[in-house]
Amino acid sequence: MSAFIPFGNIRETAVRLAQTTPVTDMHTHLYAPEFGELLLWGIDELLTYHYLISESFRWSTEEYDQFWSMTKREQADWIWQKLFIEHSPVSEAASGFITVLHRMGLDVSSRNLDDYRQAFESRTTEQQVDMIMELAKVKKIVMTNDPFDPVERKVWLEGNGKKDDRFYAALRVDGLLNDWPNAVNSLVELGYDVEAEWTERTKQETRRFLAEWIERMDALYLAVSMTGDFQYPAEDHRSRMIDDVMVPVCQQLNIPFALMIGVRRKVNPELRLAGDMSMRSDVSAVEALCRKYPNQKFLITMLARENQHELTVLARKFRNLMIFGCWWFLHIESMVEEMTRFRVELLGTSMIPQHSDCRVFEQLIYKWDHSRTIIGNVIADKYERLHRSGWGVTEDEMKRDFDDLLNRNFWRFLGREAEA
Ligand code: FIX
Ligand code: ZN
Repeated sequence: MSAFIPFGNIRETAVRLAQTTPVTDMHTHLYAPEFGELLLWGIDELLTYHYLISESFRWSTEEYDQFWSMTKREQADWIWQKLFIEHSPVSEAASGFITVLHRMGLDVSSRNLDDYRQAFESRTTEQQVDMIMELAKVKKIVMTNDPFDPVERKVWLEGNGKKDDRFYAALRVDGLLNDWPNAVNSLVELGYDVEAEWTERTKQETRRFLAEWIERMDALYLAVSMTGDFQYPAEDHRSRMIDDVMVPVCQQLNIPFALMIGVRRKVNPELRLAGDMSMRSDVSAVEALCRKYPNQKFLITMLARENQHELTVLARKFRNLMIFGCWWFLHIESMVEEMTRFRVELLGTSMIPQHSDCRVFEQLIYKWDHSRTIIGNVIADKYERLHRSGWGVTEDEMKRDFDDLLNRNFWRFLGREAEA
């Protein structure tokens, strides 16, 4: 057995390992380069991230439409002015932008946006993807994939979706669960014999659609974002779709079902994608699913801070429940600290503490940098406590723990540990 880490080196070693362990990022909105325009990267995309759009409007009295009528570059200039020049970028998303520039080696003190633009423009998409994954130490990225999107569908049908083995698919089923009338039209267009009414034929054909697309994409899991009013079981379309279609297909193909619960869409529609809010949800819906389907695995994250402790306790009761990430408005340092701490205290290392939810490639740097430091420090507190009780920890044990947290737990839950 290798030697125990001396007390005085525990924190430094834990934080270093947390910062350097290669990550599997199990939920993002990023794409492999083969997906062309769907893969967002660069300064203007970073600055027009929807988190920053809503923050900028706090400082503006202009009409929303005026902003939306600008070009992307003009929008980026406007946000830069509001959040970085007229005020200090201290919010998580704004300081994250600075972390990105700094870690890419740019002189952030110059505050010269055009210099930063030029630095990005000299690289190809492929070069940028390689460089950022190396800098962020992210080795595997799970995308969010929607066969109803014609741009994306084309890439899969041409066989180009699986070319880059660093990228994996997750099949998004929001339309089927949350917008059935439009989903019926899309399914019919794709050649499936479905109708709005919940007939045997419709169920069968919807299952066929899912199974075919899971196989085409080698999708790791099915995924959906649910509004906070999600109830299960209920006499509604969602429960029928879950019972008759989603769970049977997941079981047949042995993949988990991921539910991200607690969004309240478009509370301010003028902000478009930036106008969504969070809401408290009912954890008993997750409880009912886990109890009814003990052989079905569920990956669950919730958006309201108020739901986090209860959800974590529930994970103690159901081994088919894997909680993951600090989602969206919870992906801020104070919440990551709070959530990671009580998750570790209730579950040890048997959870997935973070996912990035990145929409723009370079965000991988800040979303992971900020969280890794917190995760490292929380675990260091626990190692120090163990050391004081006489339970030393070796560097190999620490490496195992951080690999579990940042990479392996996900693959193990999927039953694909060989890919960790
Ligand atoms: O539904 C989701 O996957 C959410 O993460 C997004 O829709 C959301 O807009 C987002 O970017 C959160 O980080
Ligand atoms: Zn997301």
